[in-house]
Amino acid sequence: MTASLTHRACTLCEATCGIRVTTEGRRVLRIEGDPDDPFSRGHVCPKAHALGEIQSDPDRLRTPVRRTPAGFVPIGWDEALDLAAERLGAIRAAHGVDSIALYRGNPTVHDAQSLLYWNVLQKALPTRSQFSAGSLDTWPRWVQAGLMYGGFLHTPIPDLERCDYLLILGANPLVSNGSLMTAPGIKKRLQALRARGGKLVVVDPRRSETAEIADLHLAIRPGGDAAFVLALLHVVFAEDRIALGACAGRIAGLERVREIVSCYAPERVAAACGLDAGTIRRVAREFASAPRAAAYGRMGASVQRFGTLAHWAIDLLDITTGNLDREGGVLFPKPAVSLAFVGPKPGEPTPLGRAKSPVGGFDEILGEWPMAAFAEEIESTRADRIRALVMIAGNPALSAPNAARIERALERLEFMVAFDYYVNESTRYADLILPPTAVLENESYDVALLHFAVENVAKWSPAALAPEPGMRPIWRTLLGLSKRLMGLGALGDEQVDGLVVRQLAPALLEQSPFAGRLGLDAIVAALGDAPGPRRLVDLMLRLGQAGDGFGLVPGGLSLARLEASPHGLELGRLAPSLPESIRTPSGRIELAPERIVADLPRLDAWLAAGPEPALALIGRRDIRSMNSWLHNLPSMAKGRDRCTLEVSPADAARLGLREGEGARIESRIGTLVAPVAISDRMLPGVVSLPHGFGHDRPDTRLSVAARRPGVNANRVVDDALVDGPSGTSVLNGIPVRVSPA
Ligand SMILES: Nc1nc2c(c(=O)[nH]1)N[C@H]1C(S)=C(S)[C@@H](COP(=O)(O)OP(=O)(O)OC[C@H]3O[C@@H](n4cnc5c(=O)[nH]c(N)nc54)[C@H](O)[C@@H]3O)O[C@H]1N2
Ligand SMILES: Nc1nc2c(c(=O)[nH]1)N[C@H]1C(S)=C(S)[C@@H](COP(=O)(O)OP(=O)(O)OC[C@H]3O[C@@H](n4cnc5c(=O)[nH]c(N)nc54)[C@H](O)[C@@H]3O)O[C@H]1N2
Ligand code: SF4
Ligand SMILES: [Mo]
Repeated sequence: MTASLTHRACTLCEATCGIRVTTEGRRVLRIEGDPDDPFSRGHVCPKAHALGEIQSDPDRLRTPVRRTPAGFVPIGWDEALDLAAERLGAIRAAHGVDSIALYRGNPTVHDAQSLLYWNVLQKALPTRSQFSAGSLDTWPRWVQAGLMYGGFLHTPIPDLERCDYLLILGANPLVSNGSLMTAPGIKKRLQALRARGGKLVVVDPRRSETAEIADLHLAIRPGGDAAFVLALLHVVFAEDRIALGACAGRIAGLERVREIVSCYAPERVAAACGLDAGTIRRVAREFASAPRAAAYGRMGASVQRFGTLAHWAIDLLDITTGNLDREGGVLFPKPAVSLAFVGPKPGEPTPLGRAKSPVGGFDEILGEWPMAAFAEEIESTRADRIRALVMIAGNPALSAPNAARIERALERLEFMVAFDYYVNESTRYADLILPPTAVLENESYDVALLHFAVENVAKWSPAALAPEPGMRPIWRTLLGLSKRLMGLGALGDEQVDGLVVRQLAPALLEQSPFAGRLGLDAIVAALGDAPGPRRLVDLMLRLGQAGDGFGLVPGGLSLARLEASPHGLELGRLAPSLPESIRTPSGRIELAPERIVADLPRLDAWLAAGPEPALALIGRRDIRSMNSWLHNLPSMAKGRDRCTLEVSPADAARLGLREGEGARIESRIGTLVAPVAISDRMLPGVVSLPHGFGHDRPDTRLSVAARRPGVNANRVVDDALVDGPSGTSVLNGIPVRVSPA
């Protein structure tokens, strides 16, 4: 047998590294970084090897399974789809479509076919009861950016290659490999910034791996970011250091901001933030006087008490120091494939709060309810309660707060279907599990993540292996369920996929640079007859801003062009794009959106209350983890125990905690026992426990993960804590008591 080589991207995290995959028959011989990928330049992390292990994991499902009293048993594809459609159809007929919930988990963001064909299922099941991992993650950023700039997924990104001063708040890209900042090989990029004389400042209650390589680490108290950045703004305004740069004449609300920040003097916020006022003043002056500076916040700034306020303040800092839309500051990317069509049209308001969740009255955000509403909508006794769940690539029993309550809710469902590789902590509640093909068997294009790339790039990922015999790609599975639910079950997949193209094309064309110059029939004819994600990606590329416009721009992008460029293509550096990037109804950047400003009294109350006596629990990620789902792969699971409670030496001494011994962690909602790791990385008063563990549940099929299950941090993360403007769950800064177990 001869070996064959495929160039593609790794789709496990947001970095989109180019890889070279060598296979022989069905065996993966080697996975290595692709030195010729112009974006990742050979970089990979240890997780790239997990791609091969996913392929051979004996626990991974290779056929649909149905739950029976005797456990999960195999069932045929068509039988499974018929059963799912019949049960969901019956519940829809009896109780209305809102009684069926949809949950979309994180890995869909990394897989074009899941994302695009989930969209088809959403059309087949137009329920209000939509959920996703977004409300455990990115929503504060979407809400803030949506309100300030208009649109959705439309956020400025640090221009790392040209930046002189990078202020990172609550992100640890050396471990996460970057988030909402697609930048493969980020460590080298940060080192290059320092080597050219730039400065790196990291704001984090833990001296993270990224803080370790910074010029300055500010050990902030969890939740302090909004107050801290408002204090930076206070100095910028008070010392008249405002420079609007490209934003001049394109903003609304500057005077309101001036008035607001006048109340946040460094001296007022210093104690609550755990920082000294002099340092805050110094950072403000350095940031404002740096030739090109960028402030960037991620999970630690998002999923905390004041996530939306924090992101708002961060962007205000970039705007008022002239760094928005400036090279070396923060710039809006121009992705080759844009998902803008899923959001509001330019000039239309960002979809927020158009409805309220029936039980808790949470605002709708971008067409979804937050996960904070998930359990209560199932527990409810109302006639319109959620009775069924369709879930793709999610594990809320490990990823959502108050895990014990989530488990009870999942148990209560009348019917659940999951699209997943594993029988895990969440899918064990499903009546049916329909597995996707493994990553290396999928062809893909990073339709979502390249919206956040620090350079404009495009890359097609061909499958490195054919699907295993008997397996179906997830797009066919989603299409198969969708057509049955739409009453189109008698049509072939090809015919239904043709309808999908006919529906998507006009929406894309409308927002395309080629609008008005191309006819729908010509587009559809040019795309050919082969159904599936390839055709949709080709459509999106060709109608995109770098597209060939189906012949209007010779040499422009198409799938064929990308297939002829196996290492990927560079489309140029980030570049200024105002005013086109402003999509608000007013046509201006809204500096003081009412929804955000109205949350300030909550911050004031927190500042007035002063530091809490309880310890604050925060999360932690590890280079070999990906949320909850790589722990069943031997090379990702090996090594020292990672599910430990990191505690500062001072707290350990005060509380009588000893290295390696158990600590009892108690919060309002639950108790856990985890081994102690004493670490001088931790700010006293703050303890850290990773999420994604707790593989000790009965009836799962995760034999490797179960050997070292760890504990589920979300058993103590309190689901009552949410960020007001976005409804996002608070996952960092949870008040806990810790004692020796
Ligand atoms: N190896 C690996 N990579 C991953 C993942 C993974 O699980 N493992 N997950 C992926 C996903 S889904 C995401 S969303 C990204 C996340 O990407 P990042 O946000 O870069 O990663 P985190 O490790 O969550 O970093 C959050 C940091 O915020 C700090 N922090 C906690 N509370 C506060 C606070 O109140 N203020 C401030 N300033 N800091 C705080 C934490 O100590 C931590 O260092 O990573 C992605 N990449
Ligand atoms: N306490 C605490 N909780 C957190 C976080 C935290 O920092 N602290 N982080 C939050 C964040 S940022 C996120 S994004 C969420 C993630 O939360 P979720 O998205 O709910 O869960 P994951 O752990 O990513 O689990 C992904 C599931 O998808 C399956 N899967 C993997 N790849 C594929 C695929 O290609 N197709 C399909 N169909 N299935 C696949 C896996 O087997 C697994 O069951 O967790 C959140 N929860
Ligand atoms: S950093 Fe690691 S997990 Fe992320 S894309 Fe690159 S190789 Fe894959
Ligand atoms: Mo995430």
